[in-house]
Amino acid sequence: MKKNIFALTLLLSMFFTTFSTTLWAQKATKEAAVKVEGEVLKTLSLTLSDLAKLPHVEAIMKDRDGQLQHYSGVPVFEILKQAGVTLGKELKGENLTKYMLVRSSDGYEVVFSLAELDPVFTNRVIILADQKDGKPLADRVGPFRLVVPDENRPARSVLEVSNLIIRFAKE
Ligand SMILES: Nc1nc2c(c(=O)[nH]1)N[C@H]1C(S)=C(S)[C@@H](COP(=O)(O)O)O[C@H]1N2
Ligand SMILES: [Mo]
Repeated sequence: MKKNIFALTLLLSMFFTTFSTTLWAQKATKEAAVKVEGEVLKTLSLTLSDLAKLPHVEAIMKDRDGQLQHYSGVPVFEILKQAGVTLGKELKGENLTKYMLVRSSDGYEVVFSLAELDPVFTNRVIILADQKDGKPLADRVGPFRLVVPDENRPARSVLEVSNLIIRFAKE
């Protein structure tokens, strides 16, 4: 009887070790991506290699210590265009009540109206950064960070971006 219990315990622990190692390996290999969703024609899931294929520009922001920081990334406008968001000629009437909710993997969230992202309305270019000084972003900053130039507080420059969600504010 004791032998049977021993064998059973051994078997169960072997099973759980294998099971949890498999889960861990799956988690480790799952590639980070930013999801673009909501009021879009096409939902996107962009990995670092997807972003690397898109045209990059530089954006400069002041960090919380007031130091200028240079990042490189893709204009959010270009990403939203790929997802079929109502921009350019379509950004009028009730579409002007749409906004982009930016969500981070730590739960932090901020919003931008679509007009803040569209070159028809503004010359300020907000980017989804994937590089700083030619290198991928550090842990707890990236792999994806929003960089919002010309703002006195860097509170909307979201770290560890996970989702760009387009919504209607109109009731
Ligand atoms: N995901 C996430 N992004 C965030 C925050 C946060 O708590 N979580 N804090 C914001 C605030 S309040 C500031 S001041 C800046 C700090 O950015 P910095 O470390 O580059 O100065 O990050 C912003 N982005
Ligand atoms: Mo802050």
